[in-house]
Amino acid sequence: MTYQCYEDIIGQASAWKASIQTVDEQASEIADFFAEPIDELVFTACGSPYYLGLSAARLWAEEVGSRATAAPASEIMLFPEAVLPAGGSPVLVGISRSGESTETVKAAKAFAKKFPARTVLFGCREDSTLDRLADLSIVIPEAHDDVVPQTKSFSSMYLAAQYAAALVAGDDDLAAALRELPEELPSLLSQYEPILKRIGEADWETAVFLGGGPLYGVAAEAALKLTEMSLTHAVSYHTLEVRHGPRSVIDDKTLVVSLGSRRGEPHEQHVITDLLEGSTPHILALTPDNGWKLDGVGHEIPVGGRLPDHAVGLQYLPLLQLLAYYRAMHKGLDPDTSRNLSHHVQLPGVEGGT
Ligand code: F1P
Repeated sequence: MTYQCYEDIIGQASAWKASIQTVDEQASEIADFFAEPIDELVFTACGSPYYLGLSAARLWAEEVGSRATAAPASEIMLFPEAVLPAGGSPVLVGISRSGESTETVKAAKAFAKKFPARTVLFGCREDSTLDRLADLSIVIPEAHDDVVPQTKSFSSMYLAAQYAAALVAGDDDLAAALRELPEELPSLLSQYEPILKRIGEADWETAVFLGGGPLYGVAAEAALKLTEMSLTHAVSYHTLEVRHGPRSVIDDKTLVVSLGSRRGEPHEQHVITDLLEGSTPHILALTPDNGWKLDGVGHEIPVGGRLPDHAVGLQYLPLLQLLAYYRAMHKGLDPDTSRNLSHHVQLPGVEGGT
């Protein structure tokens, strides 16, 4: 038996094509919206898409040159004065598969009251509350996944956010690299699926995901995906942070997954060799381009291509989703429904909730 989330993961290239097509179709609307002066971008969402916002904020700051931050929507909902800009010309970027999560709806309403006509949505459902609230909506219905864990929806919204940033910034190299990704994905998945299955079935109990810069948000999402799908305790850290405390609990029952970046390579490699010296047996090193040729690492997966660090995060994502899936299979769990979770959260009794 396979689960819906497996089909979503393996078949997500078609949703990626829809992402590229949706942004291309709205290119002039996007260009007009971002032609206005913007002094800060605030990304906001709940759970998985919040982590997407962490990565997307790094990209937009680099590409567009504006200050860019990410905050959980509940922080804006509960503490707007502490999170929202006091003034200026900010833009709020909401990210929501359903377009109905109460905290994100409330955050968008709080922002729009202060800064009208400056709200963007990346989503997967048309005519949702957030779709109606947003002044610029980039919605990819083909990317919507019906199960609890976000897989193709997450990666497709992330691809759309990256591609929109590349078009706004006129970064033709990044835009071209992103347009190639859907074609390249199926072979990447088929080449490395057996390794990810083997790692998912190995003798570890908890997991630590390490990523820097734009890859930290992807590392945080990978930890949450493993938790949601396989009920496994998993955490994420900025890669070099691991020496500043977390290393104390990494042992022979810990899977360490390093999301390597091109810019961080020498330092990130050193973290891995340090862990090896501390006899950490379960290490998966995801590496850009043709890899780092790491000796002694349990598994290294070079994703190939000469992509910018941001786009490398999209190459890593489906592999990390497969790892979570195979861990759930190994533990005999249903990854589609997880436990005590729902497709999205609507807070009872909260205006804009249920
Ligand atoms: C967000 C959410 C996530 C959770 C899971 C299901 O909903 O509830 O918080 O981690 O991925 O989706 P949405 O606002 O994206 O619809």
